[in-house]
Amino acid sequence: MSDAGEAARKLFAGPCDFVWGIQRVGDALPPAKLPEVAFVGRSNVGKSSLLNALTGRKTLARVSQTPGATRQINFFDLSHKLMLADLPGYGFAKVSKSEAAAWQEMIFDYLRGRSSLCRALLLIDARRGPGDSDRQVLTLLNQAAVSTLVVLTKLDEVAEKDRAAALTGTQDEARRHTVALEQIIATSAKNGHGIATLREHLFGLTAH
Ligand SMILES: Nc1nc2c(ncn2[C@@H]2O[C@H](COP(=O)(O)OP(=O)(O)OP(=O)(O)O)[C@@H](O)[C@H]2O)c(=O)[nH]1
Ligand SMILES: [Mg+2]
Repeated sequence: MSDAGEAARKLFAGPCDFVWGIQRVGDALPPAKLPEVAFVGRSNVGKSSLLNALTGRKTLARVSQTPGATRQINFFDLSHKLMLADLPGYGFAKVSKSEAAAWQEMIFDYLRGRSSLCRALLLIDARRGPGDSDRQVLTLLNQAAVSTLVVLTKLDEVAEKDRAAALTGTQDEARRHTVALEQIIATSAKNGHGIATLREHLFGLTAH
């Protein structure tokens, strides 16, 4: 493993503590003292699972088979080097319209206004590819100038022969948005694919 790879592994093996969560616009955010990374994506895409896989902890962030598991923005302090923000998902049909609107307002307000936010990870299910709601969020991230890394999730669910197509399809969409980085990382929280690569990417955002 490269030096950076080893340092990244160590960072994510270190302490990671839940700071607090916010439920609505206006709730106090943790101090904006650390570089911050937001996990953004449709409900059930695997945001909380990815956070757990990165930190090698099974139950740090709550995972559920039912969409809507994460109902607040939860902040995790990774060894005072990086703040990880696990967002509630969008596109979840089973909540009331007013509740969905309130969540969206909170997410958008956060993405637009958070000064320490240095990277959004936009998670896309490798089986589905980007949808309308993802395009909407990419447009918002573009407006807010939040540098965005597109991350494919659940790669283990895609047959080997279909993986290249899943990657290029998503890459084509990402290229339409200035804020999206050229690189895309395909991951599986289940078998660990791409996790070390993503750790190294995130390590690159910390002051070291
Ligand atoms: N096969 C497979 N399943 C996964 C993977 N990542 C997550 N899942 C499953 O997908 C479901 C949703 O995972 P979560 O991590 O709760 O998704 P989320 O994006 O945080 O969902 P919300 O909090 O509702 O927005 C769970 O049943 C997970 O076990 C993966 O890499 N592979
Ligand atoms: Mg979640």
